[in-house]
Amino acid sequence: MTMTVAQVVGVSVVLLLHLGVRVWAVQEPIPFDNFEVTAYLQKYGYLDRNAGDIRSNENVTSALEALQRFANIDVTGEVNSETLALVNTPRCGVADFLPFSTTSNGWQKRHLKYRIASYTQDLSEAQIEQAISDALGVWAEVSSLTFQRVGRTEDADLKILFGSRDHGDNIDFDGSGGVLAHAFLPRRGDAHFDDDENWTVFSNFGINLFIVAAHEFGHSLGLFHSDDINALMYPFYSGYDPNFELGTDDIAGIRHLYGGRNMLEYNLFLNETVQ
Ligand SMILES: [Ca+2]
Ligand SMILES: [Ca+2]
Ligand SMILES: [Zn+2]
Ligand SMILES: [Zn+2]
Repeated sequence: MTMTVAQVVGVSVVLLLHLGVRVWAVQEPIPFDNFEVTAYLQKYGYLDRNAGDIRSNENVTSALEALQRFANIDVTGEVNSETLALVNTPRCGVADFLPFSTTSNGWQKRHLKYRIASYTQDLSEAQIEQAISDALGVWAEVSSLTFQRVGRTEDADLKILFGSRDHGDNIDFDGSGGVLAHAFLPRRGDAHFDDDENWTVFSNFGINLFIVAAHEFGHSLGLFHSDDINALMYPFYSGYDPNFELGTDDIAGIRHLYGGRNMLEYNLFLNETVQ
């Protein structure tokens, strides 16, 4: 029996595919002229966007090391599977390292007004309003700040919206996954949520609005990202946590900007205890 040409070619292609997959599977680290990874490093402030040769091994290696250090994973300077998993983790769209000219002194006032300019269809308006109010409450509880929701047409310090792709600020969202939301430092303070995500409350499905909003409002109030994995201001989404609490790093950050809540009451309490 003889094989036709078509059969021979067919067998070869199957063999090649098979070998190709095997070779790729054992290859680690993955070579790093990986566009996805260099674009990620640039986007989040690890690699200079204007640097001449961004593919220079030295620059990319040190940028990768900085990312791995920040995220608390193994520092190898190589794109291994752990790093690839990290860059595919949903996260906040704000950069981890902002330009040196970026500073934040917070708001001058302690009472801030917020407005929900648009809602998502994923949740009822009441659910959204509650999640936003709870998320601001996280910060009010440990600082001198207070928040008040105003009507859709009234002027507000923090404007909150849900949008997808191009939503009016030249920082387009990226569809489902990847960037979940972003926010602006004072005194802009606005927080935007990617409506291509499936926003949920009190659920392990989808993306938890309360936790992401609490993180974004940290930026609205003047906080940057933290490399403390236990901090709310850690940039990577870690899922719904029914027992959520702020980290010590978050509390120190907000009190540095605004002081603690009810210091007067606290001092009175101490005096009474001493007497
Ligand atoms: Ca997204
Ligand atoms: Ca949605
Ligand atoms: Zn963030
Ligand atoms: Zn935006």
